[in-house]
Amino acid sequence: MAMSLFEPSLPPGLIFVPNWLSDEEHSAAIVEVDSLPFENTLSRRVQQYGTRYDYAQAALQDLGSAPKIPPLLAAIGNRLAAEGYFSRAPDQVIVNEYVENQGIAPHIDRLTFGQAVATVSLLETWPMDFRSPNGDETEVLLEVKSLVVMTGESRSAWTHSIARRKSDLIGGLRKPRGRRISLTYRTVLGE
Ligand SMILES: O=C(O)CCC(=O)C(=O)O
Repeated sequence: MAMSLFEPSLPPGLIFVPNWLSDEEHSAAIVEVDSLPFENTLSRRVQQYGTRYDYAQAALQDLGSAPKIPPLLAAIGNRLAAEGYFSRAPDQVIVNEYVENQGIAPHIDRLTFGQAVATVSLLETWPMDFRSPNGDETEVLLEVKSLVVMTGESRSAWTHSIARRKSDLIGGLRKPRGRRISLTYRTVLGE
């Protein structure tokens, strides 16, 4: 496949799969998420399943401390394991909802989670910024229906974040933001 010289390179260990969700899975995931209650304790709304991450204490609670992963989200988790992205079905899902200028601060997911962290993007395409310990920076476009799996250095050494702004420059065009939902899957070590 021809590669553009200007194509931004992916952080080491990051797997990007465009159109990983079918249209049917995408629509069904939105319907399922929107039928369930969101928590309002952060600047963005979230849902947590399987194992609760206590953002205030920065602590991971016990397995089962959050509601059971709902059926469609669980089926997506099973597919991630069946396709080899996880060695077993993920036991935690966090649903993040971003509206307009909401984002997420640079962070590395806790190492008490397993070696892979996967994010599936719903509704809209927004960029995510990655930064290495040396200050190398690259942007990954989280295309709607895509799968991103952070492994290796992209998971354990690079930070990832979503900027707070009302629009993004995508393919040279300024695109106003509406609403993006992500499904982030993790395994919890020691379970
Ligand atoms: O919204 C995303 O795609 C990533 C979410 C994330 O980084 C997190 O929940 O820690």
